[in-house]
Amino acid sequence: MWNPKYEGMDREALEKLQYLRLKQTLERVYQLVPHYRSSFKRAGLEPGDVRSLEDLAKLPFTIKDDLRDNYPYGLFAASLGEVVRIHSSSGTTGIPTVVGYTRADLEIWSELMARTLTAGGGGPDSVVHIAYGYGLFTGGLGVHYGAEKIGATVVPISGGQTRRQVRMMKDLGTTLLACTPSYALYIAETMAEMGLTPRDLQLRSGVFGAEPWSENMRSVIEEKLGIDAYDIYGLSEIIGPGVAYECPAKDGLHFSEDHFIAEIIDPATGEVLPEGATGELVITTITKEALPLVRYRTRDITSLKRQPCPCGRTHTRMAKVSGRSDDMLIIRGVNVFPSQVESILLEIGQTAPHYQLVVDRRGSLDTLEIWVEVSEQMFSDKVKGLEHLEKVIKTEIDNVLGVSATIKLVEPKTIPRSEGKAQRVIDKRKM
Ligand code: DLL
Repeated sequence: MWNPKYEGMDREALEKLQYLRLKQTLERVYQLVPHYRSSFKRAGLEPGDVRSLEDLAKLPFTIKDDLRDNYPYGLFAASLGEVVRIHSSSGTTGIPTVVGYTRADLEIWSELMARTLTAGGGGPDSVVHIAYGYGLFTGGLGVHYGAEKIGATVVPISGGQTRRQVRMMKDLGTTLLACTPSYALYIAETMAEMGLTPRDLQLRSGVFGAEPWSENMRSVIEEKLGIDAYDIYGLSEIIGPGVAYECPAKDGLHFSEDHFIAEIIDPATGEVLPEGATGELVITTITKEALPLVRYRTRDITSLKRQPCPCGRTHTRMAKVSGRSDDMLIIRGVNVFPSQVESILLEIGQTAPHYQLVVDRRGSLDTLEIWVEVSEQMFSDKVKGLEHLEKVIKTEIDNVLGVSATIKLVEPKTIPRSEGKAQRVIDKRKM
């Protein structure tokens, strides 16, 4: 552990700390952020009305639109004189959202990333290759400061020029890779093309996140790169990566509870769900200075469990995020997450881990096409083999997801590779 005092804190003490920090945060936003003062007033509440952690549930949610409506600095609780860094989420639709950090916020972020990297096999002797994008995206710089904090040797390569990435990893003896899981696969593929096997490199582990990826994808990445692959989670609005991270038990992501409070709600009703239930993750920051957020609706679907972990960390574990409530496809009334399709494809095997879902509407009927690559050899084999595989996949999708799909097996390298977050869905209904 990087920080046993906090990562292994006794739960009672941890909850006391959370409550104290929550109170301070509520006072801070009530005093300094007009949006919160009025939203609390509308709910008939003052910070003093929160007398326990459970009372948090009385407070109104914050949503992405609140950030957009207050663009760029309206929700900041610190002056620009105190703010030392800005990041921004890409925002494919509408206005991007801007997030800010004071010096103390950056300290905490680095601390959380030091914990994340330590849990993911990093240490002072590691050579950490950071292929998350640098810039306004929080991935590159977030991992960067954490890696420096643990005293690792940092290679800030950012995304792109994949062959050069592989060469550098080989030459510099990289031990830990940080990038999106889809880019890790692309790197693995490029490595193979260059005639290299994991034995030619020193890689031992990787910290992958910023997009959903299945357990089956983990196995593929671990095998192709010869590493331990850890899931790391975060979002720019809250801080960036460092919100939750896997330990060697790989059984849920420890949620950084001394800095954030997690709740799971029913996305339809907003009601708080009991431990273990699957729903939308809602996060309250309790130490952030520049951009504290109260009950922020992440749209990410997951569940929480408090049971002790064999690793000794006491922080609540969050299940792998299966998708976003707004990425969930509704196809003829059936809810489908791309990660479920990924899981099925990889379970069946015989296809490459590169796929895309194309959703369209014919008349009033939704259609789902699943494009998936097969190996060169499979493609040049008999048509019968391909037809059989298509049938197997179709049947399995039908059985498991309850939705019928057209399967298109395509040649290797047909589906665009990503250096950041992969585009898994093309929804033509929205175009
Ligand atoms: O993706 C921060 C990050 C960078 C996390 C590097 C991990 C590693 P945003 O661009 O604001 O921030 O996107 C946040 O990405 O709400 C989730 O929907 C998704 N996401 C992030 N990590 C995971 C993960 C960064 N491990 C949004 N599994 C979040 C599934 C993830 N989804």
